[in-house]
Amino acid sequence: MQMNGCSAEKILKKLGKIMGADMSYEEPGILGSMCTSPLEFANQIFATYLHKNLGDPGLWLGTWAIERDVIKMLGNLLNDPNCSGYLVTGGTEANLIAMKAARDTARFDGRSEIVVPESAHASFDKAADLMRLKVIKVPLNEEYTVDIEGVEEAISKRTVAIVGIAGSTSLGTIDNVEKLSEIALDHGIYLHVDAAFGGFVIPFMKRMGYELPKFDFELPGVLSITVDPHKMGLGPIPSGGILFRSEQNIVKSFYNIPYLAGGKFKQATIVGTRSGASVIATWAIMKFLGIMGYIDIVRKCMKLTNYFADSLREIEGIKLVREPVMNIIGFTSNKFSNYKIDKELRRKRWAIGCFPDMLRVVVMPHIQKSHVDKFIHDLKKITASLIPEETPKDKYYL
Ligand code: 0PR
Repeated sequence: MQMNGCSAEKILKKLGKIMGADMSYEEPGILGSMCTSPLEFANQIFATYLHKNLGDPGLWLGTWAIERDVIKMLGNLLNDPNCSGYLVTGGTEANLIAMKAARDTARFDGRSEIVVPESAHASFDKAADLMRLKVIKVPLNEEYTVDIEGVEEAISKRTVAIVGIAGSTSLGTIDNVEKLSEIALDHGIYLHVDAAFGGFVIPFMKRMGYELPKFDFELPGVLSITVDPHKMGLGPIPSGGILFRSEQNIVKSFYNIPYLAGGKFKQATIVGTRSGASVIATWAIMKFLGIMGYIDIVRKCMKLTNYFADSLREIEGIKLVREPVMNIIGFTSNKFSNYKIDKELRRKRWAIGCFPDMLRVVVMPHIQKSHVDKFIHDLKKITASLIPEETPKDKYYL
C-alpha cells in the first residue's frame, strides 16, 4: 500500500500530546459526569468487534441475536423480559425514539404536546424541536419530583405523551410513576419513563434493601423506558437503551428497508449504521458482572455518596438541596453564588455540574474517597476566601 501521510509513530506522538488536554477518570477532577471508565474487559471486546454494524443486521445475525439478548436482560431488570427495543447512541436518541413512537401513534390526529417534568433532560426539548411538538413543563414539588396535580392540569386533548423520570439529571430523584401510570391509563395517553441513569441503579438499590418507588414495566401504564448502559451500566460509549413494552408500541415507527441483506429487518432507530461493538461489549459486561457485580458497584457508590454528603454538610455556607436519593448530590449556598464557587472549582480543575439553582456531583464508580477528600478541602478553602453575599443571585450563565 502506498501512503503519503505521517508515520504511525509520529501520529501516536502527536495524539499523546493533544490528548494531554483531556481530563482523565483516574485523577481527581471528573465529578460531574454520568459516564465512567468502562471495564477493561469491555474495552477489549469493543475493540475486537468494531466492524459490526446493526444497521444491516442480515449481515450480522450473531450480533443481532446478542442485541435481542441484551434487550431481554434489560427487560428482566425492569420487570418485563418480553419487551422489545434497541441499543442506540445514548439517552438522547432513546428519548427521541420514544417521543417519536408516541407521536407516530398519534400522527394526523391533531395531538402535538408532550408533558414533562421541569427536571426533564434537554433531550426532550430536542425531540420536540425536531418533531414540532410543544413541551409543557410541569413544576416540581418540595421533594423535587413532578407535581402530580400539575401533570393532571397540563394534560389536554392535545397531549401525545407524558414523561416520568427515574433518576433525574440534577438530583437523581424518582417521579411518582405509579400515579403517572394511573393517569396515563385513565386518559389513554402514552407514558415514557426516562431511567437513562436510574435504570442501572434503582433495581440494585432495591435488592440492597432501599425502599424506592416503582418506576418500570411493573406499572401497566409504562409503555417505554430509556436505560443507558454507558452510564451506570459501565458500558462503552455509545450505548443507550430504549425498551418498549410491546412491539405494538413502535410499529408505526418502523421503516422497511428491503434492499438490505435479509430485508425482513425493520428499523425504528434514528441512525442507520449502528455500533454492534457497543452491543456486544454491553452484553459481555452484563454477563460478566451479573446482578451481584452491579450491586457491589452501586453499594460502593452509595457508601461514598453518603460520606460525600456528610462532608458537604459540614462546610459553612453550603447546604444540600435534598437528601440524595441515589449517587447524585445537589448542593447550594445561602452565602455565595454557585456560579462563583463553580468558577473557582474549575480553576482547580474540578469539573462538577452547575445548574441554575444548584451545584451537582455524580458519584460514579471512578471516584475515590481520596478525590472526595481533596474536593472538600478545596471547597472549604474556596468558600472561606469568597466574600459572602446578602442574597446570592444565580442566573444560568450559558
Ligand atoms: N436522560 C437523563 C435523565 C440524563 O441525565 C441524560 C444525560 C440523558 C437522558 C441523555 O443521555 P445521553 O447524554 O446519553 O444522550 N445526562 C448527562 C447530562 O447531560 C450526560 C452526561 C454524561 C453529562 C457525561 C456529562 C458527562 O460528562 O448531564
